Amino acid sequence: MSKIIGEAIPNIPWQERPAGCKDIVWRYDENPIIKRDALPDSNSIFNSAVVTFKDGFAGVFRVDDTTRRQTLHRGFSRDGINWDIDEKCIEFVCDDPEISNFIYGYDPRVCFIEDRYYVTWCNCYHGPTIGIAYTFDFETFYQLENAFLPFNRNGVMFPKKIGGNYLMLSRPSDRSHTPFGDIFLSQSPDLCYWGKHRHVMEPKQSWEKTKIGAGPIPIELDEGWLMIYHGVLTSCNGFVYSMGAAILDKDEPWKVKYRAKPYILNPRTDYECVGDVPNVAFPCAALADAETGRIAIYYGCADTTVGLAFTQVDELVDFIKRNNG
Ligand code: BMA
Repeated sequence: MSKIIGEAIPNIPWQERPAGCKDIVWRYDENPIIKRDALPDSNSIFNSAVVTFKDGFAGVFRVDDTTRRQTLHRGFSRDGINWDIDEKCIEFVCDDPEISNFIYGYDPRVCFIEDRYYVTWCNCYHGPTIGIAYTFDFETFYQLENAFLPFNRNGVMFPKKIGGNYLMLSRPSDRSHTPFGDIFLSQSPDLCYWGKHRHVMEPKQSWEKTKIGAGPIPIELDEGWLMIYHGVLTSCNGFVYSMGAAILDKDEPWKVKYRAKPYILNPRTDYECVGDVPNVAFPCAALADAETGRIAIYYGCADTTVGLAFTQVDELVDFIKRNNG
């Protein structure tokens, strides 16, 4: 039996696997949970991050508006399914104009470490790199230095320090729709200077052959870190984004212990296959209930909406081990 190390979330959004469904990850039957026009000026709301907050949930949402500017908005929910997203985008507090000039931001992740919530996102600074901010209350967000030089994407922090350092996964990339990419891990004593860069993994299977990138904040298990990630296949009609899963070493999480060969979810419903960018399932967050082993994954659907999918930690870990390679 695999054990999640973390909080109990008795109100985690949840649906049992439908009768007859054999999938390791199954979808919420009322997907998408956030529609593209949930805000007056939104073109699309997708690749977004949620966490537990007070007696409900909070999140940071990727909103592309009807000018197609990419912005970040906070939101709150009682049940993790129905969201109240702020119409105004987040304005980060930052006293260094070199950093605070917000041009675009997308694909946020939110990670609670010790006493505050850290937001990381793909932030424009002469090209995409990883922005970092923190908040205690989802009211005021304090922006820190960007983690890396451009070009980088998919910056995902670990929920605890290891060896005295903050840890972040990322995917060095290029200026545009990068046709390559491995996952790396970097470490920092102070969230300003990042180093001790380690290679974590490269694309392996056909479904992820073009590039891979970390998804939700890694989930701590008794035997390691459960990392859900996206992998990209280049088909004759363009990129196809699916979800994969691996287990990283607990103390040296740049070492991969197990990695599932098959994807755990790939785009095949209408809302994943039809939208602004067809064939995209892009996970950015997961809630994990230490009590029951339930995991709820939030993912962007076709760069247009937010979907929810479920799995059970025992079954997923067993699937990864059975299909290791
Ligand atoms: C990536 C990012 C993601 C997006 C994906 C598919 O490069 O821009 O935000 O979901 O492409 O378009």
